[in-house]
Amino acid sequence: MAAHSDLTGDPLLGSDAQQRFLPTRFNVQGKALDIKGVPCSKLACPQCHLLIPRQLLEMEPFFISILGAPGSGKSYFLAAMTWKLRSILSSQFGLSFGDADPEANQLLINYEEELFLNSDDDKLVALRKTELEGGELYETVNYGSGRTVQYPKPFVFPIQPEAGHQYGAHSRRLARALCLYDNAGEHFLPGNENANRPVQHLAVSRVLLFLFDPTQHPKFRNACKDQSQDPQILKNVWSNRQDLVFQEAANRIRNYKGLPAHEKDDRPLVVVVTKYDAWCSLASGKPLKEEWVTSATQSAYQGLNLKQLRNISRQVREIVSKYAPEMVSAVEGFSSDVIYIPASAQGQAPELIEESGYLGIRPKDIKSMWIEIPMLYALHRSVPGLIATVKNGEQKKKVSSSTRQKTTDRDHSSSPS
Ligand SMILES: Nc1nc2c(ncn2[C@@H]2O[C@H](COP(=O)(O)OP(=O)(O)OP(=O)(O)O)[C@@H](O)[C@H]2O)c(=O)[nH]1
Ligand SMILES: [Mg+2]
Repeated sequence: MAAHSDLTGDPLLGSDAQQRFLPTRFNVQGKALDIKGVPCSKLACPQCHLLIPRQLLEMEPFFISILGAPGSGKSYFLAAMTWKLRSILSSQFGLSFGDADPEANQLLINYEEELFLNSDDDKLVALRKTELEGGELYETVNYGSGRTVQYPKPFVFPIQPEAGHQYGAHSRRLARALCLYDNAGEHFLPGNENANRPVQHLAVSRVLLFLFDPTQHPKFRNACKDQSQDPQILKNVWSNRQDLVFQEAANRIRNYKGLPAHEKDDRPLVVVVTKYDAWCSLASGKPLKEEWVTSATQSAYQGLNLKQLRNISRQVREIVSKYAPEMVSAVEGFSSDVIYIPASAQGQAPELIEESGYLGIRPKDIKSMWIEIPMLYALHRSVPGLIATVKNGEQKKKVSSSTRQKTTDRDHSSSPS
């Protein structure tokens, strides 16, 4: 992409965009020179002309799709998760984690700052509902003849083992550019598929995260209403048939991948059962503790205890299948590799903001629970060796009173292939 400020105008991106060009001249550092002779550092795709963070060429991209109905908590989940990963991936797992391009990740950075670095931390704040279109989350490309496509913008985070990591010597091979998207839930509503607004990351993503929100389910709400003050439990704030939302996403994945109806998808599917604070009375009622599923390894870092995680998954599956059996059959009908992980971005109920009518939370009250666990599991499953695992020894923890259920999750080795 041209660097000189006079070089604007692109046939696909419009008159304000910097010019795109096929470089033919380079300086001694190997940087392309634009026609005004200015060295350029930004790269663009030759087909759609959109910017590509350099790390995507240097590291293998690793797409993760985050799906869920409108209001299921995707934006809070993303913000709380990236905030947590920034503080623990290096110190507890020996992995470097940062923004490929802070400008491109700005929206997510703003969410994080609003929730976790707010100087007025006693004032109710609310993240905006994710837009269905617009410049912050989508890039518009005009291919001519009336064909305009809106591509969702990824948030890109390079992840790689640091020197002290057990596979620090394999750092380049294990490095990944993690690409995450914040799609509006409406994109996944039945009947809302649009060829001009593709969500093709669904097909290429290595792991699917489906956010199931029990507060949108009448039977969950009914079961929790005496134990919770959450307006989402006491009133019908959000109400979507989440099994149908999932089915819609599953059908699109089948279409994109050409997967026949009788075959199951074999990628890991993580059902993140969100807003744990609101439905924890159906489990043990206790806050989720990281040490239930992570513990020290022989190295300086932590590892993931898969046995414990699966044990908790079985218990959560049992709760979901008691109140929303249609959800369990939708996800297990599609995927042969499902795990259920409870999480809470806020750790407590939001309150009504009188002026705006939104539900908000005071930053000082946020106590996220297990918000990083789905991603640690996703990383472990897709890039063996990146996240260490621990065998056991830890005492079994219970999130619910009963644990009978077969699991659909399997054992996986954790050495780099
Ligand atoms: N109790 C509770 N409420 C939560 C939690 N996380 C999010 N919420 C509430 O859920 C509502 C929706 O959250 P969002 O993150 O905006 O949902 P979304 O899935 O991004 O919604 P769309 O952008 O419309 O698709 C907000 O009112 C939040 O206050 C949580 O951990 N606990
Ligand atoms: Mg959102």
